[in-house]
Amino acid sequence: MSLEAPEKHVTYGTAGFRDKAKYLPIVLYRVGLLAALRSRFLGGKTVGVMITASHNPPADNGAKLVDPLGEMLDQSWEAHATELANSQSTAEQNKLLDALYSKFGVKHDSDAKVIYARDTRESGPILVDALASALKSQNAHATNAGVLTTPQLHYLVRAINTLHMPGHESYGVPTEDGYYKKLATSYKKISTLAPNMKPVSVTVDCANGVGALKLQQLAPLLEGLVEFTIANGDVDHPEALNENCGADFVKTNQRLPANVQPVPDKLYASFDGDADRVVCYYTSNNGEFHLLDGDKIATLAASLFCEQVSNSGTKVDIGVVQTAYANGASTKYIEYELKIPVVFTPTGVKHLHHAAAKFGIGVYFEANGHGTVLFDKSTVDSLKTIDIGSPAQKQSIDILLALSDLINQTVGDAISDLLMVLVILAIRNWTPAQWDSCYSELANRLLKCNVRDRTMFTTTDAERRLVTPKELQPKLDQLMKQYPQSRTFVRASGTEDVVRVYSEAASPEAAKEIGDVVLELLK
Ligand code: 16G
Ligand code: ZN
Repeated sequence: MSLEAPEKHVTYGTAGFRDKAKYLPIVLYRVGLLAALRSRFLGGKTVGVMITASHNPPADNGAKLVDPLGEMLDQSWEAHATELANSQSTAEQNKLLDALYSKFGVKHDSDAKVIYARDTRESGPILVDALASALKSQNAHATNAGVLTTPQLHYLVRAINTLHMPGHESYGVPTEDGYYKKLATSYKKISTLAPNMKPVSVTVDCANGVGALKLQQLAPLLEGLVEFTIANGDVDHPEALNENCGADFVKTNQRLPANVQPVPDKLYASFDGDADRVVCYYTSNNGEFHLLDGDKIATLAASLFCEQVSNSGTKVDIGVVQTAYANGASTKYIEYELKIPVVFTPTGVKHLHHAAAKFGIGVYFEANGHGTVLFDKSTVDSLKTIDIGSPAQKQSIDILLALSDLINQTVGDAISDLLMVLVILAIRNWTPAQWDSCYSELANRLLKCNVRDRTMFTTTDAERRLVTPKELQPKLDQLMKQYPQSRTFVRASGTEDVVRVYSEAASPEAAKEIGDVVLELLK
């Protein structure tokens, strides 16, 4: 490394390290040091490193560590990552690393295995070099998995480790091909089980990112069942990544991405830059745009699971995990129509994931399209062993088991989530508008506000209420009393130096007024 310290302070946050790529080579080097230590600490199990900045601009990049079962890095290690990355000299770096080896009682010469991948960003190869040289310096067994989506790397890590892990069923063949085959096989299986399932088609805006390459590889395996059309699949111009397209653009602007000319009532989807987020949408005959976001995906999935579990004759506790951003109408639909519990957690996938793991079948999605469904081992075991009474019961059990293979349970996965949506629509023979009509969203607005010190904004109740500044929450409560069905909250962003203001109400005018008043209160 030419530098001995990063040019600015970096923090391992909800999305790992993320910054302008030019600051990151030394950070990736230190991520490599930590990854080797993490693997040794875990008895030589394989850990992953993903190099990506997801929906952020092309000049950014980042790195995330993946734990052996495909989960995000254990939270207690985030501080070690931050401390090591910010060492001010090579000597300090080595001292810190040695201290960590002693603290965890790890031997330097024990087994370490790390697998890594990157998205399509131009800065990827340089960062891969930095990571690889650190792994080499640590005598770690390193595997370069090339260009992958984030969830593909999570899949590989879990599949590698569960190949020989007592107490854990093998997650699949630990190759990229194994990933495609697992998804395609389970989709095909469902198509043979569900009566009269029709072929479906979808146009996917791939944000000019890695999702385009990977969807092209999957598509032939699903020929005759799913017809994919790719829009924004230009990975040869790195500057086009996420530019006026992708899941984040569509969700934030509530409009179509560039280069998509919609046919009314047809289904469209957008992935983000590393294909771990997906949102869907369609236009109606009058040209109106309708977003089918993470809340709509969660409710679609939860309703199907309720139906199939009830047909299967098994008892499974199904639950949905949401954040404060979930539209109030979706929460009401889940609690009152589907009659299953909703749990709220703070923003950030790791929080939702842990809460969802407590259910027999836990559905979690952030409104922005990041989420998945988790099947508890006891659920899968009971589905496999239950005495089967009728053919209808058997059919539902088989559908549920095939869905548990179709869904990437390690992390939100745009490709796998989209296949889940498609298969549910195909089972039900629903148009996007029928899906959309399950509930009508409350009008909502999301604003951001620059404040002097965002750390002054602390929250409770899964970020839905402010604790400090003390005088603010009573004013928000007062405001909510003035508008029917309204809700508003303020929270400090974890990724930008701003606070976010969310408001929802029965009409767009009311949602706007509430947002404006809150902004005034923040001045
Ligand atoms: C991160 C989170 C995402 C969350 C967003 C909120 C992960 C992998 N990503 O990108 O889930 O929605 O932060 O950002 O957990 P904010 O704190 O700036 O609102
Ligand atoms: Zn992403």
